[in-house]
Amino acid sequence: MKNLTSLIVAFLLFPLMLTANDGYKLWLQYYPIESAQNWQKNVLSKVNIYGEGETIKIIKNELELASSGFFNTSPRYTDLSSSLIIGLKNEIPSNLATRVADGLGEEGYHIFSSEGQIIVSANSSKGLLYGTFRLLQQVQMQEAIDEEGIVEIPQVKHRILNHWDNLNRTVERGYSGFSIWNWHRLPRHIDQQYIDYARANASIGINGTSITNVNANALVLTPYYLEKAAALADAFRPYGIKVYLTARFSSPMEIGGLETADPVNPEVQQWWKEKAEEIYEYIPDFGGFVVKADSEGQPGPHNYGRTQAEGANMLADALQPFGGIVMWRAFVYSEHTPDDRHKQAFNEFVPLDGTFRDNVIVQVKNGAIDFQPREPFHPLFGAMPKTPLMMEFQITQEYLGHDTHLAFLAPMYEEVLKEDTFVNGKGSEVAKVIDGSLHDYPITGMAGVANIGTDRNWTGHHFHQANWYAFGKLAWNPWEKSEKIADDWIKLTYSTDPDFVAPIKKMMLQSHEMVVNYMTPLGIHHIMARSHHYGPGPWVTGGGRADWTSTYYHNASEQGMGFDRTANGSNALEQYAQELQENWGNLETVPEKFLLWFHHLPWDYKMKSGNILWDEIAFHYQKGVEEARENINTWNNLSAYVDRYRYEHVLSFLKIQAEEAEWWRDAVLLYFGQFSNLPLPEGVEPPKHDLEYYMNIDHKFVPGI
Ligand code: GCV
Repeated sequence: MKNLTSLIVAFLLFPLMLTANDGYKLWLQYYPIESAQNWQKNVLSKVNIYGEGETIKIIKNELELASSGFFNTSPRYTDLSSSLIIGLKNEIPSNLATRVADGLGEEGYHIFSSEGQIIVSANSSKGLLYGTFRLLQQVQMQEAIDEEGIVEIPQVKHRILNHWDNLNRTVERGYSGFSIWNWHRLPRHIDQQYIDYARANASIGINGTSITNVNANALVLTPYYLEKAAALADAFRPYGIKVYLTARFSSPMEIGGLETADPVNPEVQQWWKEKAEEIYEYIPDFGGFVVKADSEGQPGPHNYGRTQAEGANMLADALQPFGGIVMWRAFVYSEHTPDDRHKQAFNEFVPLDGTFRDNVIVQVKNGAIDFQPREPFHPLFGAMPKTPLMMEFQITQEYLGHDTHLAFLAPMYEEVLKEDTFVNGKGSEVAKVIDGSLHDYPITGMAGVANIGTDRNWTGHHFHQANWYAFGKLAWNPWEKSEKIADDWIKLTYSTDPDFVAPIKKMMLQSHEMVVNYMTPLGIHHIMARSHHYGPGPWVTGGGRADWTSTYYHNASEQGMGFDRTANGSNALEQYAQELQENWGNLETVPEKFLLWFHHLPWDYKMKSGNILWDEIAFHYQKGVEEARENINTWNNLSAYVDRYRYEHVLSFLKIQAEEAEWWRDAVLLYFGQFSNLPLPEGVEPPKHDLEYYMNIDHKFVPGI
């Protein structure tokens, strides 16, 4: 009887199960290809793989998965008349090898077609893995490979996710559940999710992961945790992914029993050398350390009157014999300096240019404040020609509505990468600093603060998988276009149908600007609620330090608002090239998106549109709300293309976003309206509640802190 009931339940649920897609498979859906062309059907039918080893096994596994997903078949492995050849350049037949592009390096690949065969070749099995993923993406997207084919060589060497994951499994600024690292079960249990994580990263070219929070716990450097980290490193290795750890500067005292962590103290130096040696015994290909020092309460060289370079170089010396690197963060600002926070990292690091060891790379956030919805690029990118600098982007949405607000971040990343620093004259874009071409940096890198957690779909919002994907693509090639990234991601994750792709792409590409509109338009910044940063908080003031408040940044009064960073104010502008000082310092030429970032202006300041500043601000907030509502319609109209689970999930998040966009608009306009003393312009909806209501909203236990 019990069996019969289960059978009936299973029968009733079957149609639902068929349409269930929890998003776990990310952009590696390998969904069926209807009306496939001949080349697609053929390519996975007869495969010849040259080589063996763990990575080759992964390649085979990937081909099987894809083939079964696309066509419900399995590839046949044969060396006769194969349709697909995968092999190292020096192992495949010489007539094919001569066609393989030169200069692929350790990670590049070449995919081309020759007399009905497709060839994937590289100099290493890692290159072959990247090439295989790319080929399978081409098949899913229905984009054929021609004779010339695809040559891909990463433009950036270290492409790294930074997890701000704590050892207790909470994630700082994480909104998608808990940390996926189950330290308690490690090293004996290797969860399938670790493998799937590595696989997803490899499929977009990410080759490193820093698995612990930059607000570091020294315990991770003890044998108890090193053994666990080593188990993760073993799982990731065949996917070409190295493990990095965050090093707490005071570790020699906290876990080493020393009385100091002074970087010039020989005992301290020796302690780090021995620690490095020990780590490499556990993890022979350990990548190195990520370090947050002298920032937000983290210990660092300042505690001993030493410079950032002295701190970084000590760690670099310890790692150097083993080939490890130090990613030393430039997010250094003092709670004691009453200077514009925008200027502090520059003032600290520029005098040290050229004094760092060869295996140090300084990791710089995209902007000088802190991952705001929009920031001008960090002035350090135009000022350190003798020190390798790497980019740090935030993928997790600390200041962008957390997990429920759709914001496709590739356009934001692209905007920063395309900005001209003018450091070597016109054409000195940030991307050229990052890919090393501008200053001939010996090491290059890009880090992305991960948005991954234990949520079944990894990232909370299904569309935020696209931000992980976009980070990988831009780390591989900082010149990649957002539009292409969005286009590919949609096709790989949902459908290639143009009637679906076009509106979704439009929605994604506009989404970042939409969030800027309803949160911080026209250069307004840092007006989120205190500490957890969830929701509006333009009234945040007082407390321990001014530069953690909103009033410090918006300076609103009856006279107007904005942060004057010209020579009349903090003069942070001075840290940019002359061309930018002139452009951004001048009200005629400053892009309006940066207006209140650099200028303090009266409420009746005339904008290019002819509106006064107050009205223009209000229109931006209103526009953001309307765009958020419109996204619900767009999604509703496309329900036929999406499986039920993902459809409903996204829909409910879009509704939250539209509601919260209203919350933002109403709270912020009510607050600034007290100063402007002007009515809302026609077309802007009146707020639903009064200011007090919004100021009293107090969310408890917001995730991420
Ligand atoms: C990990 C901001 C965040 C902090 C974060 C810090 C950093 O201040 O709010 O949570 O700390 O940046 O990047 O170090």
